[in-house]
Amino acid sequence: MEKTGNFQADIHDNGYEAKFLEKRLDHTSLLNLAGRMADGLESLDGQWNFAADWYDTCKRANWPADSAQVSGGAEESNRPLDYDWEAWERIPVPSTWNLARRELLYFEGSGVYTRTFRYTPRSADERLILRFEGAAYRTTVFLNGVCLGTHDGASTPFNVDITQTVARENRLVVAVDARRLPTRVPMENTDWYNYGGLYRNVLLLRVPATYIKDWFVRLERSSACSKIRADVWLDGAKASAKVKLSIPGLGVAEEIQSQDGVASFTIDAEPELWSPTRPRLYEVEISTDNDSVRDKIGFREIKTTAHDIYLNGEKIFLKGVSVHEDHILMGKTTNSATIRATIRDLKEMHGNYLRLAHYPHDARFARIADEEGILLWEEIPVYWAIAFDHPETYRDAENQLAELILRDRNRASVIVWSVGNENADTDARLTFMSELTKKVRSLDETRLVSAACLVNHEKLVIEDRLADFLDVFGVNEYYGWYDPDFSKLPQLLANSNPGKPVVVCEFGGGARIGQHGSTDDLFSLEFQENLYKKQVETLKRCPFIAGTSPWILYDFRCPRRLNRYQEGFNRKGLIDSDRSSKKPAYFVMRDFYRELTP
Ligand code: GCB
Repeated sequence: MEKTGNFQADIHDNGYEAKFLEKRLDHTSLLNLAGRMADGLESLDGQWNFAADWYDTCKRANWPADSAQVSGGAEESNRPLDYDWEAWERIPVPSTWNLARRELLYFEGSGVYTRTFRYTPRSADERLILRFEGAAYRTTVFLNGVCLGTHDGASTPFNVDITQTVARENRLVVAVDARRLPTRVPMENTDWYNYGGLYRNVLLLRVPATYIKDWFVRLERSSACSKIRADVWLDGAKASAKVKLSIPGLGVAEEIQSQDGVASFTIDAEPELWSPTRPRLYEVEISTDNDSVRDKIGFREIKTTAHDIYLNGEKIFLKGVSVHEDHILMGKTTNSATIRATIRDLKEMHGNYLRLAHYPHDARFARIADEEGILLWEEIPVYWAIAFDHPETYRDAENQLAELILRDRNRASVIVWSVGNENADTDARLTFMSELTKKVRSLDETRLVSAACLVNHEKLVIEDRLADFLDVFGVNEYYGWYDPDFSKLPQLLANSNPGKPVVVCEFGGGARIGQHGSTDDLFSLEFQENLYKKQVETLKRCPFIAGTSPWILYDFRCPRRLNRYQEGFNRKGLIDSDRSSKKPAYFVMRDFYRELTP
């Protein structure tokens, strides 16, 4: 971390990044934020100083380690510094730099953010945690010149305890590197836009010396919905403490002693079960002598048999659609109103389920889905041909998976964890992704594990060696679009005997709003509508299909899509990127799902 004092040696060191990777910010330090939304939380959102650091010089030359940096940069120094925190332009956090600054639309390098903040402790032994809800992709955090660690992954939260480093006046510098690289998750080739920056909320959180770090409250799996299991994890010196759990709506109030920082409750209770028709949530309060958190938790059971999915013992068809987080004005930044509008568009289609593709969406999504009674598939960006034989890539993927599950496993709406999308069935991929399924099961035994798989196009059969590790067989198929011969779809279904429920995670085709033509004209609304009619007619007759989430709810930005109809957008949406103009295919899905609604 020490600078050599020799300016040239510092900037010529190509291994400059290694020292910033010594401390990883990962799921092992992740605390559960869902129950801490009011007191003790301070937002660091707002205008930060920002520079697009094309050559990564902030890290190469370790700017934050300069003694003058806390006070503001160039004007405080007798040496010529190449940065000037307070003179840099201001940019909103959260936002993607691509959409915040027109000239950064295609910028994929390192962006350096900085701001100051003042801290006055409220009690002598309080701890201060700095939390990022999402930053794309590699984030290195510096406080008062000290590197606090680095996080990888564009869509999951992370936090760092800054108690030992924080002062009364503070300078925070955050370098966010959005490069696409072959060993990242995802790798450099995807079918969506690579937004960069601090695009989700940044927070400060005060917690006591021993605090409630996490909890997992759910129905005991083998209990026929008559027992609640709650695990509570404490962090801090006095990691053995009395932990109280109360669920007033169920008359539950129990106290036990934690051991080695964990308190595990098993409680007889028969909660009213959460479902899309009645999304019942219970207030849950967890407390120790000096800390308490509240959460709203729904209880439900999701299971499968040979071909079907059962919610609370009743067979359910997942009437869904896939959706990206991408928003024409905000990119990957979102807000509650946008999430609620997305759910409204689903409900107007008589749907009950969303596939949140292809990476973890904002944490508010699952909380709102809990309230609204929507079922969710959540996924990590193990997408296409990532570096399956690279140990560092596995570490990154597994960490993103763990961060997602720890963030959302108290959300009743989430019924499926997906470990990836459209990955060719190689040995290296089988090892990599089967390990991920094991990781899921070690963190959460109450949900279904899936992946969106490719079908065997040569043999025309649904098969994938990974299926042995999955509860639900996710399948993407584009018959009538990438493969123009639609007649292969009924053949594929007739040839297949998957032995488990199949969810068709994707089908579809592109159509541009306003583009009319015949049912044979690619990219016309009529073509897309007709394709949807054929898909629906075929899929609904297949006994092992337990759900559909066509591709996709809204058109989204995509630099790979460059023909005259696409112009930088994937146009397979049922609704235009304006999120309001519905295409005729939307109504085909609405009619299909309405028919299925009891
Ligand atoms: C797929 C991918 C999805 C693409 C889509 C398409 O199979 O899973 O990410 O965007 O096809 O439009 O080609």
